[in-house]
Amino acid sequence: VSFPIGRALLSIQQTPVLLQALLRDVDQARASQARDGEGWNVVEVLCHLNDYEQIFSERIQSASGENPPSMAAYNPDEMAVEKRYAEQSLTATLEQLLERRRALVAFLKGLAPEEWEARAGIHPAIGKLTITEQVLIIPLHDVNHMEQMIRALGLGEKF
Ligand code: NI
Repeated sequence: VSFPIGRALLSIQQTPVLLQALLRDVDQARASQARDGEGWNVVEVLCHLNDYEQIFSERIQSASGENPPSMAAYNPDEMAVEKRYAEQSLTATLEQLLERRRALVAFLKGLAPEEWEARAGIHPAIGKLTITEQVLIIPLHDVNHMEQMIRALGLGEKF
């Protein structure tokens, strides 16, 4: 059984719509102060999504059928400190993230359907992941962090 490619592509194109709506009335000051408990503030969460957009895209583009490459492991909390997430611009980060998502969608649309199942990489914690599986992880990760932003902004309670 293989997951319908069209449905996976649709899902990763929905995040930009949701993110833009979520952040429409949020300025830098509010985003810097809004955090859920001890977690990241909204600027830091967005920087994390932006960096992982790059990581996910690189992993997908390097996926291979012959010899699936090992993916590098990352530490999100260390990245947040090293890359000074708290000092970044909310709007510039959002723009870059949306541009990266557009580029990823364009890359995926250029693949032959059989490549989605034939090409894979080796995730450090999960093991072998096809392109289909790597793409499906993205909206799960997006939703996780959008829910975190919603709680940080006081717009929703834990379900
Ligand atoms: Ni994450």
